Amino acid sequence: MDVQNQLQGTVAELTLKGKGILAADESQPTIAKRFKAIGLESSEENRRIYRSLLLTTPGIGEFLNGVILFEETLGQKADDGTPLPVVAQRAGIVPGIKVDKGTVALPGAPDDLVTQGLDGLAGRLADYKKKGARFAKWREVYVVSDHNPTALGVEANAEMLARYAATCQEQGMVPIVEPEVLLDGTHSLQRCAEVSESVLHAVFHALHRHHVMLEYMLLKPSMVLPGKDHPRKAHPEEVARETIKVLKRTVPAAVPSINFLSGGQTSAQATANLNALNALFPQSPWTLSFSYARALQQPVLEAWHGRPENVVNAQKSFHQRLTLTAAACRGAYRPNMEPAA
Ligand code: 5MM
Repeated sequence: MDVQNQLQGTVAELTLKGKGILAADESQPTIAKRFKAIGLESSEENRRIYRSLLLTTPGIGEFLNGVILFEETLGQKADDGTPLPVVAQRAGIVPGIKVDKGTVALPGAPDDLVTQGLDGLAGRLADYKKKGARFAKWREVYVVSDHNPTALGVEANAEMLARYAATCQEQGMVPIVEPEVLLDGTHSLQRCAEVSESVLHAVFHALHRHHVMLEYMLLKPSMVLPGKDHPRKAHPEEVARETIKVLKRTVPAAVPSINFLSGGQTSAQATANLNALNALFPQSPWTLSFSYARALQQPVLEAWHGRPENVVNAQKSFHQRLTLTAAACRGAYRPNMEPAA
């Protein structure tokens, strides 16, 4: 199969309506932080057990088109010896892989960050593909302050995303392009909108410069939200309207799907905001879906606590969270569907 057909087939599977993508690609420091919160050591075996728990949850193919894995998980097996990417495939879920190598300070742009990992990327992609991955993900991170991101930061990060995406497409891997405007800070919703607009403008200019085929990529942005420490919280309808306004100004209709990250919102907030997006904008040019990590996994970790006797309940809680999040893809979620606290 030629590269274009591969990309086309994968995009078709990743964009089935009413479903989304699970991000289970936490790097070692991040998963260690998540496990520490439930008093669990981040050993290779505990990570294998946890990611097996997620992927072997009965019925999740009804809600998930894809799963983003961390490199280590590509080589791990479920208890019955089945490689975890195969477990995903058998459930009808396309396995993907996070390929960035994390952030460093960007020289010349105080307090801005830039993501590493382009060196040897084509070779790594070919290897990941042999192990079953059919799409990839790379995240750039934008700190918001009165001075950040700087113009240099916006340009440098866009360039990285575009080079990564072009390399993926050349290898027949669908790129998920993730520019994350961080929720941390006291900034207003309007400031987030302004930053998000300039970030997305730069990203799509760079994608165009690098000849990335927009039809064969997915965008994974943050929603437009006030900073976590801003005194005023935003209603889901306001979040949806501001988010769509920014996306309409910046994202070409050729992009098939926008799969939001949750970015530190609670599970209920991330679900209500996605629901408002779909309820208010059912005719949007893109599928509006999810690629959540924390908003899907937080209740699972709390139910599991690293104990074998809790696996069944943890899987039930994962299934329930996916049911609600997938309902939000159809605008059919209501807050009273949330389980009692
Ligand atoms: C922003 O992070 C991505 C989405 O997760 P949330 O829905 O929790 O915001 C996620 O895919 C992220 O890339 C992973 O959690 C890994 O992050 P690190 O920093 O470990 O690469």
